[in-house]
Amino acid sequence: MRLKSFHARTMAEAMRDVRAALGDDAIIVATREEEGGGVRVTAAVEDDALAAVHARMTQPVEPDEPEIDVEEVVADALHRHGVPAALAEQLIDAAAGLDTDDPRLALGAALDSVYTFNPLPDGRRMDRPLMLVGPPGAGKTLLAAKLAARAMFKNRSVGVITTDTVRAGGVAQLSAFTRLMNIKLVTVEDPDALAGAFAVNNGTDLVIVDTAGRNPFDDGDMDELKALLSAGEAEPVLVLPAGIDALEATDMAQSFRSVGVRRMIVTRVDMARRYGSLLCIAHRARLSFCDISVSAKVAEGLTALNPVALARLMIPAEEKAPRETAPPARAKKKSVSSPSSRTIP
Ligand SMILES: Nc1nc2c(ncn2[C@@H]2O[C@H](COP(=O)(O)OP(=O)(O)OP(=O)(O)O)[C@@H](O)[C@H]2O)c(=O)[nH]1
Ligand SMILES: [Mg+2]
Repeated sequence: MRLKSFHARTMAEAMRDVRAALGDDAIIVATREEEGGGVRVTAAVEDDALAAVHARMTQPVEPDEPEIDVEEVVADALHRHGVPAALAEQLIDAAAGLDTDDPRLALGAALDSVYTFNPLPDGRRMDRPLMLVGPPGAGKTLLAAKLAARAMFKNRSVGVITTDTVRAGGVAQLSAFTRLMNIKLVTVEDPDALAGAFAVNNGTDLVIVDTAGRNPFDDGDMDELKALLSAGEAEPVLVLPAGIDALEATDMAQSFRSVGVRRMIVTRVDMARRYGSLLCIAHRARLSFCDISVSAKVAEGLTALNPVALARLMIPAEEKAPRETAPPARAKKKSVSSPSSRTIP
């Protein structure tokens, strides 16, 4: 048993102090009016009860974890990146059905359910030559050099062919890179010569074909590209920069799809902050994501894209919580029990 005295201005205050220090089990043993004013209360408590009060008082305070509304963070990110509303809705549905409190994982899984990711074999032999096609200035020539450099670093044999003989400096730009890497650059002007170059490179681990920039809305340009593709087994891969208008880029991608493109490499990802156009292009033109380029340097910044990597680009680590400026997310759903099964039509 412990005894303790408390002095306070009023009886109510003294009783409050008693309870705070000794707990509800304290017994009031004596009360007395003090001469100088106020009251003195003497209270007693069993040792066990005191220990319990002490334990409660010294218990560390658990900080309240801020609750993350995954659906809201994903909706906010999609809005910021300018993803068209119907597509955003589809992705939010897919993200909302997942049992995770990490918005990037939720978005990654949603992207995985809607898109296909088909990266280039890094360091492995490719069955078909790779023909880099796209609008002018998309980054095809730099990409050809990057792919060659990456394969060289992995001790793979590389063949580089350019068909960009029309534009002044088209060949010179690529030969500046290939010379540094000690790779012979083959220049061809027509589909027959291209077929011959493929035959010469038969057995090479990676054969890359750089092409001139084509206007996807010009029939003549696209016919030339089709003719080049008739030369052999090359796979045309679309090269498009990030950060261009979603609808324009989608029209371009659809035009390139009509000549056989099925996947796209996105360049200049380091120079863009909004990736909604990429989601729009891949969805509407039914293209797989492939690799991305995040640097203007030849020897670095070419990397395979996967759903979580894309989600991380769209929701950087420091933005996992919804921001003050979040737009009104669409009406919140009461409960979602299963992931969306929708895929690209
Ligand atoms: N920062 C950055 N710059 C890039 C990237 N990819 C390409 N570039 C730059 O974009 C510009 C155009 O690149 P090119 O490789 O010449 O483009 P292209 O598609 O071959 O152009 P054309 O042959 O004229 O059709 C160059 O200044 C490149 O350095 C990238 O991933 N990041
Ligand atoms: Mg070029």
